Order: sequence, then structure tokens, then C-alpha cells
Amino acid sequence: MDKIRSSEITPEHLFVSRRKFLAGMGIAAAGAVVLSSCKGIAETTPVSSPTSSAVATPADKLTPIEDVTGYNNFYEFSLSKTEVAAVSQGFKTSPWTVAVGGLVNKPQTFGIEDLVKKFPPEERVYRLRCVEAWSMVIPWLGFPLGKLLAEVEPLSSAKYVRFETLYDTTQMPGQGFLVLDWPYVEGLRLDEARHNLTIMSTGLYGKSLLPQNGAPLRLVVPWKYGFKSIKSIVKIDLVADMPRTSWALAAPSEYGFYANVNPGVSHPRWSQSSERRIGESSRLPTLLFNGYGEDVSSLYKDLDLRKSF
Ligand SMILES: Nc1nc2c(c(=O)[nH]1)N[C@H]1C(S)=C(S)[C@@H](COP(=O)(O)O)O[C@H]1N2
Ligand SMILES: [Mo]
Repeated sequence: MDKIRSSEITPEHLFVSRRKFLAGMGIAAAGAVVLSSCKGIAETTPVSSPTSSAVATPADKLTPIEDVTGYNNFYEFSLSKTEVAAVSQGFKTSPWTVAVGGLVNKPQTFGIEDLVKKFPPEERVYRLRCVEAWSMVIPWLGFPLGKLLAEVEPLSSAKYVRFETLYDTTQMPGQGFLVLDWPYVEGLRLDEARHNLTIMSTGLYGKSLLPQNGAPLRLVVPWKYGFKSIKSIVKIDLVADMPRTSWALAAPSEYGFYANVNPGVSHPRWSQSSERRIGESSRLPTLLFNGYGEDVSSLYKDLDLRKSF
């Protein structure tokens, strides 16, 4: 991990809700939050072999697996990217169920093994652009979220999808940190959730996900900043109103609900016009919708792209 200089890293949370910080520390002055730490790799289990994807893959070089599995944002385990892997080692991902309900005809709870059997993983090579201005290229395994949503038959009143990560303070020490309200919550508009590029990932580089990448099941939305791609999901609800999502609640002036990658809209504390590609030496220009505009821009005809963030 020595390729990655900590001086280049701008943690998402360095601005932390003052209210929360004060509440947690019981003191009257707030500064930067102290980061914690650790490291290692968890065991893996085989997945059924992927079917090929109809989706075009980027020409970009794949990010080395060591970086994909060794440099992570997963605050439930650690605020230090290089320590998430070790702290999350041994995270229990079996048995695991995902309850899909809310405004649907057929609410159902799926076991993770049944999901993988029902929707054989396809390989999707996507760019992942973190809001902190670094990026990776990851060969995911997964299935379109739309297939899962079709199983539960959303009602016409359903307009959004709300996702929740596991809440288990015995396994996730970071859920004691006051950076976010736990469990981590994310959301999509229903048309975004049904878009073919939106997948539920169960693996990467041909293997099951490791805990640090969101095992056993995480969302991947390649045209949005990485924080939308919520990890270790246990609950999915179809809802009528825009969900209140974790980052948007913690710092509403910095993280919006849409969070579409947009080089033209700066983060209040840094530019989004370029990005550091992990494992590569030079910075790259950041692309509108992370380069997926041809596929997704039609979803945003009514959004003002000067402030879509
Ligand atoms: N539950 C949960 N999901 C999460 C996060 C998190 O802290 N908790 N971090 C997000 C952020 S900021 C990014 S950039 C991606 C990183 O995914 P990766 O570590 O698999 O590359 O996961 C996202 N999903
Ligand atoms: Mo991120």
C-alpha cells in the first residue's frame, strides 16, 4: 500500500457533523476525527462461474486485486482504508438473508445462496469513482438489481429503493464511531435501481466478495460516487419517498442523494475535475457520469447538472 500516499487522501468524513461529534465526545470543541486501524485477508468461497456480459467494459486497465481488496472504505470496520481488510477478517457472511419488502406485492426474504443460484453472476468491469477523488477499475460479479426487484413486484406507489447494511456492533466495531448514524443507509430512484448497469455484486476477480468489499452482497452503481454502492446489505425496501441516506444526513452540504459523478461540480473541500487511479502514476480527468453518460443521462433530463450533486 506504499503506492498510496496518505497526504493525497481526503477522507470523506473529515468534516463530521458537529452535532454528532459534540454529542459523542461530550466536549465543546470539535476538530478532525481520530482515525483508527489494522490488516489481512479473509477466506473466500467459490461462486458459480460467470456468464459473459452484454455490457461494454471500459478499456481502462484493471486495478490490481491487492488494491481492490486492500484499500477500502467500509467505516463499519475502520476509518483507515488500509486496515479495513484486517479488521473485517472473519466477518460472518453465512448464513445471510436479505429481506426485500415495502411497497411490493410479494415481500420475500432470500438466502444469499438462493440468490446466487437464481441469478447466476455475470462479470461487469466498471470504474468505481470515490467522492474522495480516487478511482479503481473492478471486475465485479453480480446480477442486475432489476431482476431481484421484479421478483417482489413493486407497487405503482413505489418510487424509490432504500438499502440497509447489517447492524451488528459485536462484529462491526466502527458502528461505535459517531461519524454516521448506523446502520448505513443508501437509496436510489426506482428507475435508477432498475437500470441495467445497476448490479447487486456477490464477487470480484472471479471469486466471492471478501468482507472488506461488502460480502456477501453489495450494490454497485458505476455512474455514482462510491458511497452510493452500499455494502453487506440485509434489507431492501421499496418506498414512496426519497430515503434519508447516511451521508446526506451526516453532511448535507457535501453529499447529495443523487451523487452522480460530475467533474463540473466541486466538493466544498476539493475539486472533482480529476482523479487518482489507484495503482497508476498519473491523474486522469473525471468524466461526467463516470463515463457512463450514454447509458444513463436520459434518467436525468429534469436534473440541473450544475448542481446534480
Ligand atoms: N456499508 C457501507 N457501505 C459502503 C461504505 C461504508 O463505509 N459502509 N463506503 C462506501 C464508499 S465511500 C466507497 S468509495 C465504496 C468502496 O468500495 P470498495 O472498498 O469495495 O472499493 O464503498 C461504499 N459502501
Ligand atoms: Mo467513497
